Amino acid sequence: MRPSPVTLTRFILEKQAAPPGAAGEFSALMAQIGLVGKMIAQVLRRAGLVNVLGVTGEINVQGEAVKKLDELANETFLKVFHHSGLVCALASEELEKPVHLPENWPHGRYVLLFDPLDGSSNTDVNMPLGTIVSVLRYEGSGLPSEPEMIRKGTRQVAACYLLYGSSTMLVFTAGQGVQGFTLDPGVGEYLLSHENIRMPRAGKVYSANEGNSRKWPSGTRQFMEYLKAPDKATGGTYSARYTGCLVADVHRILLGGGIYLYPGETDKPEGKLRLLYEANPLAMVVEQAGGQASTGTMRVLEVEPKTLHQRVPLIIGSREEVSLAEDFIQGRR
Ligand code: AFP
Repeated sequence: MRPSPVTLTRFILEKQAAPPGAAGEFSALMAQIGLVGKMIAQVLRRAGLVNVLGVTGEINVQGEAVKKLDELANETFLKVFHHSGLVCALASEELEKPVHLPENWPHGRYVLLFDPLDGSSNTDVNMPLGTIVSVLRYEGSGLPSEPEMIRKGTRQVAACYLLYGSSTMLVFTAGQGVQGFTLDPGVGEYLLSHENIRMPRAGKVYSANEGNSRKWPSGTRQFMEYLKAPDKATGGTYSARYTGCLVADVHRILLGGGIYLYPGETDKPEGKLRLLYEANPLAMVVEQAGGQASTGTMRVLEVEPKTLHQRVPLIIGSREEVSLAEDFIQGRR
């Protein structure tokens, strides 16, 4: 008889795939993140039919036009977690300030920092989208202040992303490896599909917006040219893959190896991606799978953050390619 399918909750409980010291609330937290993913996926599946495409007319804290789906995804997070009793504070790419729960509301020890819908340029053209979540645990009394939510990536107790692609996947780590689950829409459960994901040491894919290459520092440009030069030994070169959705591009590299870059630019050395709720959670996942995540000059997870929406250059993927990129960027090649 075929083994019974392993659901997300069953996996966490059976494998104790939770942060040290977590009681049952971590599996409940992941189940709620999964619920957010199901609710967002359900809308995305029919987005072209239910008037959720296009922009709201608002500009977010990033100075970007807010898409209707950005707002909907953000509201879904708040609705699901406000009364969950699992979190004490929430911070979103879409909100300038964190959301603190009222003192008299039920709350837990977890702090979530998230990009509710990653890849907004894809919303109206049916291309991949994602959700990225960083999980901290607040050990203080009462509710955390904003500075207490702005922590180095090494302080994360878990990280996860949802990928809304040809199927909806939830990939997470709690510090004991990386697990991938695929949503079975028929039963409404995330079922284990990629156990203990390991990233290849090297790959044959690079992912970057080369439309920006004229703005890259010379070391970055030289690295990209090196990747494209025919390999003397095998004659092979890398293939370019870039979807405009960080989650989709990193997921491809997590499974098949290679490198994603959103590097610093000469007039924007901090790059575009946000440290706390994009780079840090993906860096934790990738490192747990045996990969590497760098700013070009240091480990992403060691960056000491100063502000909630701080940006950081991100070079993430297989160890061989990321180390090579660091050599070029730091002038060792
Ligand atoms: P949004 O979530 O604001 O659309 O940004 C998407 C993103 O942060 C990341 O998902 C993409 O890899 C990157 O930006 C795309 O940026 P460019 O459009 O500048 O290439």
